[in-house]
Amino acid sequence: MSARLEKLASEALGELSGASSMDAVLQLKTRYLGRKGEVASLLKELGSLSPEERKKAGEAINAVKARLEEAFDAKVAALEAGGRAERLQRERIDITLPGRTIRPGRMHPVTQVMEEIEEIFSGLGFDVAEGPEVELDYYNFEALNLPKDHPARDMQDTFYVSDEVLLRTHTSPVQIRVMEKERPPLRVIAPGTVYRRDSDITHTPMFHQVEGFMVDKGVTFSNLKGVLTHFLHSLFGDKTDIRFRPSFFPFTEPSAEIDIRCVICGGSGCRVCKGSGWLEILGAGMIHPEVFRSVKYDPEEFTGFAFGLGIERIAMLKFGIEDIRMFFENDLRFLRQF
Ligand code: 2NM
Repeated sequence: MSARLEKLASEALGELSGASSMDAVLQLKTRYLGRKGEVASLLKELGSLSPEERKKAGEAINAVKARLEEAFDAKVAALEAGGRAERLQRERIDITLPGRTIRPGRMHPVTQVMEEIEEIFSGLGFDVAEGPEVELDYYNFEALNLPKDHPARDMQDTFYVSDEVLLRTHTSPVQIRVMEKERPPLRVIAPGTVYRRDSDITHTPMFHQVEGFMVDKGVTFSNLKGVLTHFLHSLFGDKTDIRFRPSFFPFTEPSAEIDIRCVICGGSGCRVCKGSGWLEILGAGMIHPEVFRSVKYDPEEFTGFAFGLGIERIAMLKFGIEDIRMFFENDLRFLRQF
């Protein structure tokens, strides 16, 4: 019996020391120490021994059993500790690595200029109005003194949706809608997106405009000059030279184009001002009596001025951008500069 016990013990301990996984250890434990294991079957044999031998053999088996239990417990503890150390090593985090920077977004340059313009006119008591980008021919042209056969319709190549529906080519239709609904005195600007069939370094088929108007009894061309001079001085600086030139729009009479001294060359002449020293910035004029008749205002009772400008053009001059298409390419290297 004692020889068999020794053999069992050394076999068990040998296999245990070769086991490298928790699964293998638990399997061995069942084989040697389990209810139907090797040690249990030795204990069962005790019944066939004499009382004296049974006591001696029993003590010997229990001693081996205790030794094995201790060895198994130690092995389980060692594997657990090893697993923990391995996991700690694997999950190690280098807290000295610098974090990833989160870059905050910023306002698109077109939005910045649009908001700056809105601020200036808010300061003069103008309200802000909006309207649909898909418009009726009536509001975009007809009500603005541009009947169907009018040659000036060719000035703005229009995207048509159908005979009577189009993408607005300017935000003037918003002004018509405001005048239809409300009576003077009115001071309103209409910022927004407009569409024209045009594409080169100074034109995109979609761009942005601010138009504005003021209507009341006794509004004069002097009021137009005062408001627009204040506006341009706020936007480009008080010292900016300004000039008014006669022009033509179907919806205003008289009409004017307003220039500022070239902000690029200071007036000596360059590529941007085409050598003239001046930059065309605004179109404006006194609202045509036919426009007032469209919205059922009596042109004998009310007068008003109106104006319009392109936002991208202003942003290009303010930021020194040469190609308008850069605004809409959404290249972050470009957009992060503003
Ligand atoms: C311009 C130039 C001149 C204009 C006219 C009107 C309205 F609806 F009141 F008649 N809104 N905007 C106008 C006048 C726009 O843009 C170059």
